[in-house]
This record gives sequence, C-alpha cells and structure tokens, in this order.
Amino acid sequence: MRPLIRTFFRGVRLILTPFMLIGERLSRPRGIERDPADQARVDEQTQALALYHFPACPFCIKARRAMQRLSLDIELRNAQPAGPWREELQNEGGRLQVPCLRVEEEDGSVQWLYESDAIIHYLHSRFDPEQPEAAAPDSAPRS
Ligand SMILES: N[C@@H](CCC(=O)N[C@@H](CS)C(=O)NCC(=O)O)C(=O)O
Repeated sequence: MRPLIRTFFRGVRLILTPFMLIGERLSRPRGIERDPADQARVDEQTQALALYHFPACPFCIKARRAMQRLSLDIELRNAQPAGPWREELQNEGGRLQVPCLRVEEEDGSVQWLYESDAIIHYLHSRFDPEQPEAAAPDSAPRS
C-alpha cells in the first residue's frame, strides 16, 4: 500500500511541477537595488551560503522568493534526485528536509538551518537593509 501512495504523490508532484515553476517565474518579485559596492559585499558574503532545495517544493519557492526580493545570489543545490547534494544534506545536515540553508562561518564551521520561516528570517536579519537589527531566527542553525 505504501509504495502505491508514494507513487501517487510522486505522480501528483510530477504533474504540478511545471505549473509551479511557471507560476514562480511569472510572479518573480523585484529585487531590492543596492549600490554596486554594497551588492559586491553582499555577493561575497552569500558565497558562503547554499540552499538545498527541491524545484517544486512550495516551502522552497517561498525561500527562493525571499532570496529574489533581497537580491541574493545564493547557490541552489537540488536535493531531489539521488546524488551528492541529497546525501550531503542527509549526512551532514542531519535530515532530508528542504529547504535547508548551509551557512559556512568565517571560522570554517558549518551550520545547517532548516525551516523556510527560519531561513527567511535569517536572510532578512543579515541582508535586509531596512531590518538590520532583527532578532535571531526562532530555529537556530544546527552545527
Ligand atoms: N515546515 C517545513 C516544511 C518543509 C517540507 O515539508 N519539505 C518537504 C518538501 S515540500 C520535504 O523536505 N520532504 C522530504 C522528502 O520529500 O523527502 C518548512 O517550512 O520548511
């Protein structure tokens, strides 16, 4: 019975994927504009970040939209197909759930931040020029 249910949901996801991706593209928010020096500084900082995601996961779309709104160039790592990103997320992050933001700190340590709301909160607290002193995210990154 379980394989049948899994196949059913996989089929539903397969059918919905193109619609969700088209919807995301059509409703892409306008990113904030920074002066070039500020944007370069932000781009340098976001090199230490990577978002593990599934293309058609609604929680991932929410996180990607926040990145677009904040004009953040964060590497996307598709954890859907069996492959290195999926394994890395499971083994190093601790669970196979997306979205998950990998944060490499200046001292080389790595934090794995799960939960779309916590990720969005973290990105705003770090990169939203209108919210520079926002409180820490509810779900702290896991080392
Ligand atoms: N509360 C979580 C929900 C995330 C979630 O349910 N993600 C699903 C994909 S949409 C997932 O990772 N499922 C694991 C799997 O499909 O293997 C959030 O807001 O980030």
